[in-house]
Amino acid sequence: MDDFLKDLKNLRKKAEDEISRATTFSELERIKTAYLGRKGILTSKFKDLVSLPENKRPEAGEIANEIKLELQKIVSQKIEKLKIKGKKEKEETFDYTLPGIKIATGKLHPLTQISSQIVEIFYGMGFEVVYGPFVETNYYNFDALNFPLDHPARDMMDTFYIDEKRLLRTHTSPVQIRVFERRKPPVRILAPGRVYRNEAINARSYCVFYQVEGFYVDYNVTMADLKGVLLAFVQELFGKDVSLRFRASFFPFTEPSAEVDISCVICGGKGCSVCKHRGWLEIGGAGMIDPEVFKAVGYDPETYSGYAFGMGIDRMAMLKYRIDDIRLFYENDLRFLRQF
Ligand code: FA5
Repeated sequence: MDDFLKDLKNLRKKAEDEISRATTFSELERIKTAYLGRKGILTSKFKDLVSLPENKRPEAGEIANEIKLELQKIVSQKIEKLKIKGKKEKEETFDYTLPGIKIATGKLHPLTQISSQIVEIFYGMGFEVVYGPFVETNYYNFDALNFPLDHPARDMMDTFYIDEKRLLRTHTSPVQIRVFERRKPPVRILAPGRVYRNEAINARSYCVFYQVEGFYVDYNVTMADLKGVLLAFVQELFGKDVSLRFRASFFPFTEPSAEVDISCVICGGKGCSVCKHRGWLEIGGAGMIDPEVFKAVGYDPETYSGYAFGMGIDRMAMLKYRIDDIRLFYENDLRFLRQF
């Protein structure tokens, strides 16, 4: 019995010394396993209890257990000590002159950025923003906008049909009808969003693109109001030197109608490859809302007048950011997107 207890005490002393000398977690773990593990020295001492006389076993077992608990406590205390030491060392060795780690941040897509700018500008001029559905019906996309059935005007926009009635909207103009149906004048709305056309893809045209529709209906709204608002807009977006012109055109839902051109933002109107030496660039269509549209939605054309415009957001983004191929906006090449 005495030898057994002596052995235990020696073991405790030895383990304690080794633990106190340990300088790393792995060293400590090794010592812990060597003494307290399943095949450890202390664990094997418990097995030796059977060799003691039966009446001595409980006392010896109790002492062995106490030593085991004490060693476990010493190991836990050492773990805490090593943790504090590690933290201190880290702080002491940290080089504050090192350059910081660059945090990767997400960015808004260039088309989202320019859309927000456009919305912001028109918002400042009293326009309210409304969004329409991408899946439209023939009625909203064509009929109510005075596109006669079987009229070549419907071919102006190559359409993705879903079934006989439903289609992917080819322009943002159907939002006019949706708003007019629900509200009485005055209405001053901006409707940006995605549109779809089944047309040949090239550097300037894509099958999906963004338009921004604007319209204002009230008493005595004139073409001069339209031109004034658009001039203020383009000068805010592209700079004060930009001029605006209307070219006579045709849209079934406006009369008179115009193509909206701005002086070339690349060459300042002198002529370059972007404007094909014309000095002007087309950004959209516009006009005074046709009385037929007012009749379709129950507005009295004798009482009210209104203007509408629809501009290509991608084309404006190409000019603003000097992009020569519209497809870049849709390919999601990070090398391109990271530049914005
Ligand atoms: C329209 O879509 C009319 N809804 C605009 C309008 C609204 C006229 C209100 C009168 C009153 P248009 O098809 O011309 O018109 O398209 C308008 C603009 O969208 C174009 O000037 C161009 O900037 C842009 N656009 C047209 N097709 C594409 C395309 N495939 N890819 C990129 N942009 C396009």
